[in-house]
Amino acid sequence: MVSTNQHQAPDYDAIVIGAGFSGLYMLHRLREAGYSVRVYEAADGVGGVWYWNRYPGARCDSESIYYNYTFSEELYREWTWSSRYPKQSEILDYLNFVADKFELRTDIQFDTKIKAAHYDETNHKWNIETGDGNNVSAKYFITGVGCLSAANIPNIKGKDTFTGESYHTGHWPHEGVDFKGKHVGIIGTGSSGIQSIPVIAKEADHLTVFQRTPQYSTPAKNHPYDLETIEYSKENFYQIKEQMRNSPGGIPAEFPTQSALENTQEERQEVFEEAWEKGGFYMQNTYNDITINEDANETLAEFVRSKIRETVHDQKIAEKLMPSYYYGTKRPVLDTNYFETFNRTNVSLIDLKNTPIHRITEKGVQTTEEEYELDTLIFATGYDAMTGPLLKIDIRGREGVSLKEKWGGGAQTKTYLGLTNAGFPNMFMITGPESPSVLSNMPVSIEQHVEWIADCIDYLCEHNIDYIEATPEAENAWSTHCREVAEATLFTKTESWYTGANIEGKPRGFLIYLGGVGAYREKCSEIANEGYPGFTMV
Ligand code: N01
Repeated sequence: MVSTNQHQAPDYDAIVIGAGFSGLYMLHRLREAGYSVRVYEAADGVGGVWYWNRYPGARCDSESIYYNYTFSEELYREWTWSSRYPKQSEILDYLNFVADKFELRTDIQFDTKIKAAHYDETNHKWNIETGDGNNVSAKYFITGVGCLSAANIPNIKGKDTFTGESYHTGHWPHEGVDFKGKHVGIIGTGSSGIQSIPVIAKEADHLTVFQRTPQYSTPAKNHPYDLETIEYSKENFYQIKEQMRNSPGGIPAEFPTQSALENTQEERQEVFEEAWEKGGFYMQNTYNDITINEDANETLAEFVRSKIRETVHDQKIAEKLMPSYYYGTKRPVLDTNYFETFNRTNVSLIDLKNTPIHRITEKGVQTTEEEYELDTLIFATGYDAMTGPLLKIDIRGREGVSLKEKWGGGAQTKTYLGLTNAGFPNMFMITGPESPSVLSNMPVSIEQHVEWIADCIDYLCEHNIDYIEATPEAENAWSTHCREVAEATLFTKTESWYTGANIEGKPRGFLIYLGGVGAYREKCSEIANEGYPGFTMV
């Protein structure tokens, strides 16, 4: 139990967990408004996921000029990205630059995990226990823990018996890993696996890829930025900012208006080829029914399969790399030379659908067919997404009820707007479950949440309100709406980390709001402008 001191004012107005994109801006925004804020960060530096994800080839797949803060034009003008997709070290440099520019470090306590956060109903404050056993309190408790920060190493028999080196992509050693002369194995072909496989293959003696589900990966077509693009983005800062904020995905792209089925096969081929050449996420933006109509989806799925057949020389290997789920219903992956890598003689592909992993042994990985001896084993096996990072902390609201109890036990995770929870007064989640979060350009969604939370806190202070809390009715209505929007698409028809299917025993649901960034922003603003309907305020 976190110790309480009922007679003292809270130590801080707000406590924020995490010093990634979310926590840094939350700190800046609240501090500028005059609140006392303390940020706790488990790492010894800022960056969040970009601090931890240092695996070979790690890059963001949102375009650089859109993957940054837009709250300050000065900041936007001062920073210049080097290429279309920013690599991990460049994003980390950017976030360090932001922390320096706004002198944020003085209010961040590094190397400190938050163990527990308990709400004290008697005096409306949150009591927080840090991993090193200290207790602090605050009126507002804000989580900026990220959606993909709780690494998942699947419970494969014998996983602790391997005597070689092993790593999870999300906890990569800062000093790097030397693959020269090594036999390396990698389990997982999501974004992390697909980015790292071509890079590791160039260095390792041999790379064995253990693939359970093949992917519709498409070329990123990364390239250095030319001066013109950089100048254009800086000159058009306000226009780009408005476009991002009001778009479906948080990037300034036109939403297609035509169905794939209205075009002939030849016309579609032309449209898909053009998008393929542009690279990035243009593929999924070709027609308006790719994620809602099975037949439309199949036209794009088959186009990508044809590209895999063309790229991979050995057609038996190409067949194993052929995905069959609905395109886009697992997180689309962008790559640089992924399928080409399977033409190398030092790379082998193990199809786990045919020969599943039986166990991990002292020497490597044993499938139902063969034992593969390895020096190094990499888990590119993803994350307990959305709820995982929050549930690692013992968060308790009214009457000591924990978030784990509220969301766990087979129950559907429910939130109001992905920002708040009934039963957890004065607690706010930045990019929480049931907000657009991972299906949007994250910095845009993060800024919207931070600004909404800061405005809400201003409102509470101006109106002398002790606490704000979502009503169960508003929460139920929002959750139902989220589910209904998702069920009108193909997303819920595929097992993925979006639905919680990648984690054993995790309750299934669809924890992302698919209504789009612009529509979501409007809804949140409307609620704030109308005096916060759906909340109890006392
Ligand atoms: O994780 P994933 P990730 N046995 O969950 C496999 C973001 N991100 O780290 O599909 C065998 O996508 C699993 O197989 P299956 C982005 O949002 C962004 O790659 O479940 N295999 C899958 O192949 C992304 O989507 C960027 O059948 C097992 C893989 O492991 C998200 O993070 C870069 C297994 C996990 O893929 C997560 O990506 C990196 C088992 N027991 C990440 N368990 C960029 O911006 C799991 N797998 C570019």
